[in-house]
Amino acid sequence: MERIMITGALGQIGSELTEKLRGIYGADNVLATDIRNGGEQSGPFSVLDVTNAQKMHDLAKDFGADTMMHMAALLSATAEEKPLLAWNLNMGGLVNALEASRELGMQFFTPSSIGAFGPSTPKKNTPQDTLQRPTTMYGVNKVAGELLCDYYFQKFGIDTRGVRFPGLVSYVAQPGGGTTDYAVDIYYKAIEEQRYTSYIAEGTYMDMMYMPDALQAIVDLMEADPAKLIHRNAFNVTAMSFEPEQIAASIRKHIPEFQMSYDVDPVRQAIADSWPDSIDASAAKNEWGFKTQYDLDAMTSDMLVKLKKKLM
Ligand code: AKB
Repeated sequence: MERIMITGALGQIGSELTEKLRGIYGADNVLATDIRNGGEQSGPFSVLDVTNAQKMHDLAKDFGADTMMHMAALLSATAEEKPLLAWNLNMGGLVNALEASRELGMQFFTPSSIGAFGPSTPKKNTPQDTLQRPTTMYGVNKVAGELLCDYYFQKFGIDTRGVRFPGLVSYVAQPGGGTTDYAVDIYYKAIEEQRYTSYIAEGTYMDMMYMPDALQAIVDLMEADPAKLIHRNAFNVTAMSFEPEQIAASIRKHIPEFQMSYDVDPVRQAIADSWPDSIDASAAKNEWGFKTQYDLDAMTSDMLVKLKKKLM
């Protein structure tokens, strides 16, 4: 990785990934792109709608990119509201990014998700290789995307790599339209109002990871020795699995008066119910040394400190 182009660079992952990569590889060597205008940026930025294949190709070529990080996508809840848009954007953007990578010989990263699993997938300690029959448009996109990335590796020799991210928690950019977003919202409300109404029901377990661990995982996977990679495109990665009461209890260690109530959103609850309770990340650990630093309490401490500063 020497010249990196990122799509969806103003999104939840993209905004922090851009800064991390600029810190490692040099600000001028990371081209951030997004469908929105970036405002003030720490390095090169271009507006890009990922469904515009020609512009994507031209930007990558003009920049001399050797790596494509394709982050632009609609998340699970929005994709359920707008399934056709999700198909066009998530699949159209992905195939354009893969094509640009094939034409220009770029290394390639895109995230899959725990959304690639479905109700018939084993729910606990979900294996790396298992049944994947998701019942959401987002899940259909993610499974198709995993297969498409494998296809580009097998058929064209493109160095495609990827992980199945769980819910990602961060204090920088807020996610939008995801099912796991409650685990971010709760920290904002804990600081602002000392109470939170969860749209996810008590007892619903989902995997999560703190953003610094997620970003490090991307760098580690992209820098990993290709000879050691058996799975390449859809490594299960996770740092923790919790249900809403557990994150509330973790927050109460810092804000004892914090109160939790529930007003369950049937759409997002149905999505969460179709996903695993916890996934097994041993393939990622064995093949490229995946590791995390933050468990729930460490994440809560850091989130509360950083968010308080941000909201002041
Ligand atoms: C979502 O909730 O849609 C995402 C994901 C787990 O892929 N955060």
